[in-house]
Amino acid sequence: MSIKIALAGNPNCGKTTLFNALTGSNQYVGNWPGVTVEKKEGKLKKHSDVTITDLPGIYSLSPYTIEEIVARDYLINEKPDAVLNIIDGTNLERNLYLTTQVVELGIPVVVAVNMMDVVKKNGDKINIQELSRQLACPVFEISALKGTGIKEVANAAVEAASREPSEPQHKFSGVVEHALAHIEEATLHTMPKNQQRWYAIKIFEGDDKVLEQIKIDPATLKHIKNDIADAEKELDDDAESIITNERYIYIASIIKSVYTKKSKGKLSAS
Ligand code: BGO
Repeated sequence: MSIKIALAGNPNCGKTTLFNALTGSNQYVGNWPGVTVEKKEGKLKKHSDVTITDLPGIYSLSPYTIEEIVARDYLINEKPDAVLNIIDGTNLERNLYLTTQVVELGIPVVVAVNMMDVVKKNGDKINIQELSRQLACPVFEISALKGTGIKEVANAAVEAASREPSEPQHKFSGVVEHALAHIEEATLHTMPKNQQRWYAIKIFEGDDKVLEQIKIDPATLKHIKNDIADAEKELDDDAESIITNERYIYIASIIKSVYTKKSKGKLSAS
């Protein structure tokens, strides 16, 4: 049986370093179909049945850059068996923005918190167990540069590939959830249940590419647009900004409970 694992993360989070550590010299380079973005794949060391696909470095799964489109088309259409999401532990807030979207795809996710050598050197702390609980997926601390935690996170990704994805934990505000439920019921019910949420959020955001793909009949679209307009009116913002803002509020609450910055100005005991 062959297993497909996608490696996803922000630019500069250490993704290439991790990809090289996972695959060694066992890599092949090509291009993503139709674009000049480099596509790297490789076999996981000691697992000739496991292919790791290195997705372009991205901050979000929106449709605004070639890299985002390539990455999300792969995740949605090729449906890898698991996503290994590498995040920079020294920049949790920005990196978790992608994570909150990846866990909505209906694919099992394992998170690797990278740069832990720097986090520790700085005297900061990340509560990995609590982060795992809040995201409802396995989380590992690693240093791709130093090679620590790599084997463990790779094994976890291989194991995750044979499991069901967990339910996304984040709930948007009531009026948004109401619209999302309506969208799922009216247009997405023939799709596997665990993929519906990602599509519903994209339709709520007015994502052109998803709207083109789903082709909603005009009467249903009118109802959906009314729901979205209700949410925009109640929250006094446009649909896309509502989703972005609520993600950042959610991320702030996660960081508050998992991240401890070394307190400045404290005299050491020595
Ligand atoms: C340079 N710890 C530390 N300390 N650094 C790491 C780790 C880690 O766990 N993982 C990666 N890095 P990429 P993307 C560099 O290249 O893998 C470093 O974009 C430098 N280069 O070594 O390329 C890694 O694929 C000169 O750093 O990331 C690299 O995601 C001075 O993070 C950078 C300092 O890693 C990005 C660093 C000429």
